[in-house]
Amino acid sequence: MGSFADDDYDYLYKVVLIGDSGVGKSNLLSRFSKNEFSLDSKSTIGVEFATRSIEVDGKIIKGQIWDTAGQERYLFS
Ligand SMILES: Nc1nc2c(ncn2[C@@H]2O[C@H](COP(=O)(O)OP(=O)(O)OP(=O)(O)O)[C@@H](O)[C@H]2O)c(=O)[nH]1
Ligand SMILES: [Mg+2]
Repeated sequence: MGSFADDDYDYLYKVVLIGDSGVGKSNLLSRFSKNEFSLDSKSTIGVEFATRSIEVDGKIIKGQIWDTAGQERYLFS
């Protein structure tokens, strides 16, 4: 499993993370995309996204992952 340039992929998967506020969506994504975790991250406002590409069976798969706000008042602001 490795990382690749953003525009170099065979398949593109778009994934949306949804769930209650505080369950850890943003940290799951930052761990997956940057290998980072924060104990005191702020609640997501609106929608953010991050990408990571991995190789599976010789094909490069790019994940484009959208991270939504769990607090509904922040989702459409
Ligand atoms: N101990 C522990 N804490 C976690 C874990 N995942 C997230 N947290 C903590 O839980 C809190 C909320 O995490 P977030 O990733 O911001 O949660 P979220 O689902 O994105 O929340 P919203 O953006 O409000 O929807 C943060 O203080 C994180 O540090 C985990 O696996 N273990
Ligand atoms: Mg969040």
